[in-house]
Amino acid sequence: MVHQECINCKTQYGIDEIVYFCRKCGDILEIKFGMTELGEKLKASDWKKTPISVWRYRDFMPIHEATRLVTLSEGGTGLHRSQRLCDELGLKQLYVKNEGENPTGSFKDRGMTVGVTKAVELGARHVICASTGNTSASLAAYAARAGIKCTVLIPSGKIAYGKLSQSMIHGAKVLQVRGNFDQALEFVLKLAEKHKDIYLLNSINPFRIEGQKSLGFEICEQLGNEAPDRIVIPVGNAGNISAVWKGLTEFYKLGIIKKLPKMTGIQAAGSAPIAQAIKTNSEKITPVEHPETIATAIRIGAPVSWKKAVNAIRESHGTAETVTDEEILDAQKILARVEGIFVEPASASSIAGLKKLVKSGVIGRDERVVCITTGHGLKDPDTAIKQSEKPVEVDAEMSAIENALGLKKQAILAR
Ligand code: AN7
Repeated sequence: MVHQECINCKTQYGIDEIVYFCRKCGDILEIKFGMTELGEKLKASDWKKTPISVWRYRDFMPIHEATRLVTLSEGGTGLHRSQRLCDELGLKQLYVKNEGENPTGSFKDRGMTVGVTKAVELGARHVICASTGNTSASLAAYAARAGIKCTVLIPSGKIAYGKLSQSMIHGAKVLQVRGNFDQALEFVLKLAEKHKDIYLLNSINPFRIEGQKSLGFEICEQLGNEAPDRIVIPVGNAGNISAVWKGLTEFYKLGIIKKLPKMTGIQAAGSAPIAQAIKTNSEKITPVEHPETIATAIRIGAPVSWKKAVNAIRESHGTAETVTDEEILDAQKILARVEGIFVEPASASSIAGLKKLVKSGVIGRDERVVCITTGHGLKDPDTAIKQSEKPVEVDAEMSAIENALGLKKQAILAR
């Protein structure tokens, strides 16, 4: 009832087969369920009694029943009604789904709990990924949890420190490739092809996408089994927007939600092949050879899941937009200051894109919008510190502290 399927030529593969690209046409794969069977399974299941989390949706996951899960309690992140940000942007109803609340601080944990569980189920002892930082941080943690070896390839010099520290402390073998993410990805693809004992966990791995689709499920359930009018989401390699859309369409086919939202992808101006393809209505993307942006997490020029993403955006009548580094940093600050939510620059791109699209009238002021913030601000403290007011150094004296605060000297009142 459940199998892997090529998104292009529809060739099918079993869920216990290790295959990353279609052997016939070379395109990427997705997991397909028989929806009638899944519906029947859900009727007999008590999934609605489990707390909101990735594994609440175990029935929707292509994992065998007897398999022990590799989990750190992922998902169940807050959907925060953000009234002050609404006022700031001129919207009526806005929620921030804050994925920074996951165990390693990003949405990647949703995919990794399923991906690493699958890896162990398949008997893998060594997992690998290329990463702009968050994927590697998450994989390192889940590999540690599972007690298997982990190797990560990251672009040298361009990943945020918080993320690097995570991969290191969890004991992954970290290779800093003198090149960008897209080059690092090419190497891990070749490595996994050549060395069959290494299991690849980049987002071309469809089992990771299955975990990440829970993000779409949760949003609907947190809104009382309703989809919002629109979901705004940062896009890099394009796995996440594809995953959220997959979750939404499954809920729709099962009749759990009655309408689907407009998927709206935001890319950094210097790394925006998908947004360009949407804007120019073109069939294909043109990879960006030298991607640049302060949002290093989404500094990706040749997104592997672009077809799935473009399809999600077009099928849902959504759109895509680009935002500059300045707009990203401004949005990061606004979100931190009006809602108390600290996110890394890549995450703030969704807020920046929302702001831009409301201003240009593409997003209506009456729309009910969910903005996904994908990673915690502490992932990249350097950027936050650079754009904030510096701490004021003072002598350890009351008067100096009062002076620095601009407080008038007051006589201490006798009690
Ligand atoms: C915070 O870690 O690609 O469109 O290697 O870390 O699914 O790629 C990170 C991506 C958005 C984009 N926000 O998601 C990696 C990596 C944050 C991210 C994205 C990433 P996709």
